[in-house]
Amino acid sequence: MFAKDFVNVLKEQDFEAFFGVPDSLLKSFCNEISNEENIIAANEGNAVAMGCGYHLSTGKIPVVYMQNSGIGNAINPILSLVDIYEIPLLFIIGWRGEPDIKDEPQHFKQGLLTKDILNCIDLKNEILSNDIFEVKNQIINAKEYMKKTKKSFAFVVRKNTFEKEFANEDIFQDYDLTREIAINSILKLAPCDSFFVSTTGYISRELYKNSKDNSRNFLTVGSMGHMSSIALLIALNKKDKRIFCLDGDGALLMHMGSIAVIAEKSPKNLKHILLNNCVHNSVGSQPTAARNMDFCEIFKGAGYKKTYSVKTLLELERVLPEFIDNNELSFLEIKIKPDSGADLPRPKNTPVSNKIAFMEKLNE
Ligand SMILES: Cc1ncc(C[n+]2csc(CCOP(=O)(O)OP(=O)(O)O)c2C)c(N)n1
Repeated sequence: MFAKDFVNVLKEQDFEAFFGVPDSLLKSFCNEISNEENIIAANEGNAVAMGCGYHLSTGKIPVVYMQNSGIGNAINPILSLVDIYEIPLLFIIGWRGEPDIKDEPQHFKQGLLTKDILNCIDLKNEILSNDIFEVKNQIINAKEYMKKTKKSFAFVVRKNTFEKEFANEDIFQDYDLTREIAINSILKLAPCDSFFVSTTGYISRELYKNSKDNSRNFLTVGSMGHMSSIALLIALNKKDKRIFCLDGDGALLMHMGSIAVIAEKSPKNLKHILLNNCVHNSVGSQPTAARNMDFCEIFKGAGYKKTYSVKTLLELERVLPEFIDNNELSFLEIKIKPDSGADLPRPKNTPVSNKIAFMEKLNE
């Protein structure tokens, strides 16, 4: 089915506002709603809450979309807000890790349990058909159910439900630096006994591709937004090692409270790097809310001792030696452009073998 037809059917049935976190399986859908009333949330709970605010102020039912990885972030406001105030939301949930469909390890368990989790929280759900005529009936029935019961309803979206269409390549950040150049510059200058913790998506895959020794890297393939908290404890417990953490703007925004905790502990050996492309590059380059943010001011305000921001290779090469060598909790924003990620390999080793190799190296 074409995402355009799906969105048209939604609009015909008065579903006109969209709140969510983008997903690769929903790429065509996300692209289609980019010209509608659509707010891309910092995290999935944030999307649920905005949907509730929309309902309170308009009386209409919003659409809340997400990858199934984000169900956990959404559960708290679903159970303690949506359900208790009887606010109906229409969920669209991308089903990564569907059993028997090839996918990455971080999606296995979430994929296996997706329907069970929804059933367990009493969120009525069904798989979205890929036939637009059937879909129309599904939406009409879901709407009737929601109106009658004041409960929410979820459509679970299988891989390839939507025809692949070209996404709006977002050119907001038209910088020279690419993720690969930035990561390679850091790898070149970081002392060879450094360790890296990297965030979900292309950033970890780029680090994996370009590193000579992947046992020094902890690739946080899931748990988007939590990477810097992992790095914090490694830095606190291994004070003699330099720990670089590679963040994305989408991931940083998702759980940004963590920077206050990091700053409070202020490990001198932690180097927090933000590869800022102002988009969720890994799932289709949908914009994040980062484009008007001054991250240096934010990190400084949180209590990071040194902050830097660069947008050219020249600036990066000038700043890196001081950033690496100073003995203070430091933040470096590197403004980069989005990149297709087409040639990025996925880790060949399992997450468990990555963990074992990393721990062994860290404890040598
Ligand atoms: C909780 C959660 N929500 C959504 C996703 C899907 N997802 C994976 S990577 C990604 C985008 C990450 O964006 P950013 O951190 O800016 O890095 P970039 O892709 O731009 O390198 C998203 C939304 C996820 N893995 N987990």
